[in-house]
Amino acid sequence: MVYNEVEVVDRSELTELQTDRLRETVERAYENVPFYRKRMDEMGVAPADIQHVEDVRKLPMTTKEDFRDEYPDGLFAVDHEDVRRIHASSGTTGKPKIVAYTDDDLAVWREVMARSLAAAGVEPGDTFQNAYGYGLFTGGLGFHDGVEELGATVLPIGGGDTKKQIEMLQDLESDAMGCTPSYCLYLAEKAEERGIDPTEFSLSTVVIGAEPFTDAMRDEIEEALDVTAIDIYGLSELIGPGVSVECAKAQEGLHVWEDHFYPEVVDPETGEPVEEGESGELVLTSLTKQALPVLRYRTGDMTSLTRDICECGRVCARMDNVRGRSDDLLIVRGVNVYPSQIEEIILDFEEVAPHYRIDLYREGNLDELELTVELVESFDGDIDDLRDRIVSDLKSVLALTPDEVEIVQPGGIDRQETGKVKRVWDHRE
Ligand code: DLL
Repeated sequence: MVYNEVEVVDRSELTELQTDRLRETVERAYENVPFYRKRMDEMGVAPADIQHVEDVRKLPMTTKEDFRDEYPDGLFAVDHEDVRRIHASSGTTGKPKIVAYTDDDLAVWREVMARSLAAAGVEPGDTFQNAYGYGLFTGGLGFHDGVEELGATVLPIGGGDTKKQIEMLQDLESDAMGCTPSYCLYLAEKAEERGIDPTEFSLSTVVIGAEPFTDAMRDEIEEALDVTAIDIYGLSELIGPGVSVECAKAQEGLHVWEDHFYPEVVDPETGEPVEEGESGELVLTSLTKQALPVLRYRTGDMTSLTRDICECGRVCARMDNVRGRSDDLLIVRGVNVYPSQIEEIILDFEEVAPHYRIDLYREGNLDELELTVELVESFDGDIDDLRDRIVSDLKSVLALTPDEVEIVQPGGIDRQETGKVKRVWDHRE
C-alpha cells in the first residue's frame, strides 16, 4: 500500500522538493548551529552556494565523533523549550549520542514509520506486537507511533519477557511483529521449548532491523516463524527506524524516504562519492529535521544505491541491505573479512544452526580467530568431517584459516534476549 503520494511522484518533482528542503536545512544549520557555521566557514561554503540538491557535495560531513564532541546538545538547532523528546544511542564506548525532536520532527517520524509499515505489508486494523525496546533506544517509540499513525493496533510489549510475548502472540493473534532478527530466532526457539509450534502463530509479517543479517539468516527466520521478514533500517542520528524499508511486493532493496533523507554512498577511505550501484559507506542528510539538522552524516553502514524504479511503483532510491559497518571489518593476519561473510558461509551448512560467535585473540604478534558454531537438533553425522568442510569453505571463499572451529551442541551458544546481538568478541585491544 502506498501511504503517501510523494512515494510515486516523478523523479523531477522529488528533486525539486529535495532542493527546496536542502536549502532550508542548510540555512537552519548555518544560522542555529555554531558547529556547522564554523565548518562551512572553514570550507568557504555559504548557504547561498546550495542551489541544487546535488550541491550537497559541497557541504561538510558529520561523524559520530562530532556527536560525541558536541555532547549533549551542541548540535541542537532549536531552544530547549521547543524540544519535545530526547532519545539516545549508546555506542560501545564513551558517552551516548543524544538526539532531539520538535513536534514537527515527531510528526515526520510517525509519518515515515507509518509509510514503512504500509510498505512492509502491515495494514490498518492489524495487531502489531512491538517487541523493540522502549526507552532511550529509538526502536520502541518509533514503531509505536508509526503503528498508531497507520491505524493499526499497537501492542507495546517492548523487548524481552519472551513468555509473555508468546502468550500475547497466541491470545491476541498478532498479525505482525517488530523486533531484531536475532530475537525472531530466540522467540521461535523458546516457543518450541514450550512445545508450541512457532509456525502456528497468526503472524504473517515481521519487520526486522537494528542489526545486520544475511539472506541466509532471513531464510531461517521466515522458515522458523512461517512469515515474510521485511528489513527496516534507520539510525538515531537521523531519526530512528524509518529511514528506509523493503516493500513486501518486491523485497528488492530498501526504499529510502528521500523526501526526508538524502542518501549518498561514498568510498569509506576517501569520502568521495562512488558510482550508483557500487558499494560504499552510506552518508545521509536530513531534509526536514528541525531540532537536529544533520549534514552528510557518515553512518559507517556499508551499502549501495539504485535509482531504478521498483516494481511496486515507488520512485525513491533503494539501498541494498546493510550487511555490516565499515568499522566491523575484521583484519585477521592481513585478511580483511566482514562477520557477515563468515555468517553466509556457515549458514550454508544445513547441519549448523543460525547461532555463532567469533573470538579474536592476539598471540604474540599474531591474530587468532576462533569460530564457534552450533549444531542443529537433527544432527547425527561426523563432527570432524563437518569441521573440515567448514574450514575448507572459509579457506577457499575468504582465504581465511580459522585457528579453531569449535562445534557445540544445540543451545551451546549463549542467547541474548534483549538489545542488539553481539557475535564478535575481539579480545585483542
Ligand atoms: O537501531 C534504529 C532502528 C530500530 C532501526 C529498529 C530498525 C529497527 P541505532 O540504535 O541508532 O538505531 O543504531 C543504528 O544500527 O547505523 C546500523 O549500523 C544498524 N542498523 C539499523 N537497522 C539496520 C538494518 C536503530 N536493517 C545502527 N540492517 C545503524 C543492518 C542496521 N543494520
